This record gives sequence, structure tokens and C-alpha cells, in this order.
Amino acid sequence: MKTNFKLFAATIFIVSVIFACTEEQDNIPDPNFVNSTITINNVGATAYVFSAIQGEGAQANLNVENTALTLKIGSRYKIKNEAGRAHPFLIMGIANTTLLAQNDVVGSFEDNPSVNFVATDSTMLFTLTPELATQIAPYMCGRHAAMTGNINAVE
Ligand SMILES: [Cu+2]
Repeated sequence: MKTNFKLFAATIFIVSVIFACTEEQDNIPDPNFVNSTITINNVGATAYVFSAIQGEGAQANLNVENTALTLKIGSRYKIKNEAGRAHPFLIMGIANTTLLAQNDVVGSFEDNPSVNFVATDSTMLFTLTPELATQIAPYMCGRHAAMTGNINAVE
């Protein structure tokens, strides 16, 4: 009888732990949700262009070489990189640091849970948190330094 009670208590405990973990997971933001999708392409090895912007929060002049990208703080963005693996998209920080990188370089904000960075060969997702915004500087290609332009973070 005693063993049965212990087993019962242990079962209740395990069920509670599983339930608590499930609850906690519900609080993690969906990494696939985005406010805005920004499609980029390359002009040879000399420039990026923004070819399309969907959703809210991002602004740029389309198809202008190395033009500035304006991003609203607090929004989540998807960079759809149609320039491909030859032109990995990097978000640089002040003092030439790397904050987020689509290639093997590990940016200093890539493991920040609030930024919730996800990168594939063709996409890059991140949330522009206020903390990231204080550090943000130009975007740049990981292989061609000429492919670069300003990022303006705005309220
Ligand atoms: Cu490039």
C-alpha cells in the first residue's frame, strides 16, 4: 500500500513538472512570427538592393544600391536573402563588431533570447530589441565590404 502511495505521489509530481514545462513553453514567442519581411538582392559584388518590403515597421527605397534601411524598434523582421549564400547578410554594431550574421560568424546578439535570432541559407529572423537598437550600425555582406548601407533604428 505504501509503495502504491509513493508511486501515486511520484506520478502526480511528474505530471505537474510536465504541465509546468508546457506552460513555460507557451510563453516563448513564436520564432516564425514577423512584422515585416524584407527581400534583398545583390548587384554583383558592389551593392545590396531591397527589392520588396512587406508588412509594417521596415522602410527603404526599393532597388537603390546600398540604401539606408529604417527599422522600428520592437518589431520582428525577416530578411529574405535572394542574393544567396555568396552574399551572407550581416548586421554590424558600433566599433565594427558583428551583432547578427547569416554566415558562420557568431554575432554578439545571436544567443539573446529576446532577439530570438534564427538564420538559414536564405533567411534571417530577428527582433529589434531596444538593447540591440543601441548597438546597431550598418548592414554588410560577409564577403564583400562594398555591399553596405546604414540601418536607422527608430521608435
Ligand atoms: Cu557580397
